[in-house]
Amino acid sequence: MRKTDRSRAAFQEALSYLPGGVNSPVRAFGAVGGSPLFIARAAGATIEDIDGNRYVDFVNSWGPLILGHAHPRVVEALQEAVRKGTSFGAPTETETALAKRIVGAIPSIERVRFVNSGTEAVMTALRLARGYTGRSAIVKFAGCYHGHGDSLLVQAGSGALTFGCPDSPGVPEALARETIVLPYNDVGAVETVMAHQGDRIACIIVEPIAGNMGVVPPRAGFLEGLRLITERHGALLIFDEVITGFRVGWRGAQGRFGVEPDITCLGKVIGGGLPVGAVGGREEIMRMLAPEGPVYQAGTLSGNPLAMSAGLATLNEVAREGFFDALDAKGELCVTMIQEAAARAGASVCVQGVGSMLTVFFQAGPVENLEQARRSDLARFRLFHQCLLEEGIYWPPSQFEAAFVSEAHTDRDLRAAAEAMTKAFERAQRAS
Ligand code: KE4
Repeated sequence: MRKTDRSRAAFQEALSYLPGGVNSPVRAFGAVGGSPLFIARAAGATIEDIDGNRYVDFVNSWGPLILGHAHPRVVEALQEAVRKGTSFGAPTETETALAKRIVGAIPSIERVRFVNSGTEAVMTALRLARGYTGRSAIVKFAGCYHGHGDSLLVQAGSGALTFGCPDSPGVPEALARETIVLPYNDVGAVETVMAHQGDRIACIIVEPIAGNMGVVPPRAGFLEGLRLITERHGALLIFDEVITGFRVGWRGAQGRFGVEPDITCLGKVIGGGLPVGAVGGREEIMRMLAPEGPVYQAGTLSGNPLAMSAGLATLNEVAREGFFDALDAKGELCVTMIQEAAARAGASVCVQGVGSMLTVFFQAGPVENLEQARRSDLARFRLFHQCLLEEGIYWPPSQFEAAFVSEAHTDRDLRAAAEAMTKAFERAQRAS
């Protein structure tokens, strides 16, 4: 049993100052029990808690650290930038340099605006779509998470044609009613809603590969269907690529599946571990944004030199020839090793992955939407997670999240994870 006394004490102190002792709910380990680990440092694929325990990290700060922790080139870029000052509230050439990288990589993006989080990117994208179309209603999909903006904290209404209701106190009913929530991967449901309400819908927002109900790939034809339907009804298609952007390919999920949205939201990888988000699209849409156009958006630290420098250093590494072939191969090897470990333990799990993002669902699967994801055995997942921690593997503390393989993970790390998983699957089996 690993000693985690200092983390426990740190958590107790944090509870006196921070709601739930954390600054983002999933970190509190509510879904897996026990006290969250407080981290002292990390390098490459290894993370170390304040009790000195080391773990192979598959959370990777929920996606940004595609190169692994403290990559030398990212550290060098930050050190050079910070010596010149941290923020000026004035334009810098680094913002243009990162914007050029993104515009050069993703054909659907002709102009980009940097913000400080994925939530801000999505908020801005929705306001742009509403400002551009003059419409106010939006469509999202159950199980997709797009940050904590009010319009997105909405659950499905009583029927597919009815607008949503708040999924959190503090979200006004009137706003929630402007959001329709449909089942992921269900083009028919979208067709029905748009046939009845299409003239009111400003946009459809989707995670082109869902990562927030666990990893759920799009069914063949799903994204293509959304593209055709939005064009037919004059609504905009927004791809929330905060996770998948520069994660599943140089051109993100839109490049992987060959479907171009009108607006793209980015985050995570493009900041290299610093706070960042971005919203991009065609020039005729993006010029709606202040100060060029009437749709207001602003931010004190938007495009700040530190985040831009870390993001640029990261994308420069990710742009290397063969980077994604190697990373995808590592992700696919990880999926295979997990499936083999489950088979050895006689565990019934469904491992779903795209490239270097993956989820182990505790059910036979397949998982194509939230209703199916919710059939997973959360008690077995909890035991699985606890056992992995004891074995030195830091896995996302929720069944409904994506795990990430980084460039820094070695075959040795993956083998260690597979061996730990065999024990963790056996432990979870004994409980069932
Ligand atoms: P942030 O505001 O957390 O930077 O981004 C919101 C967001 C938007 N879109 C997608 C597809 C996202 O996955 C996210 C945030 N992801 C979660 C984990 N899946 C962040 C972790 C957390 O909330 O602590």
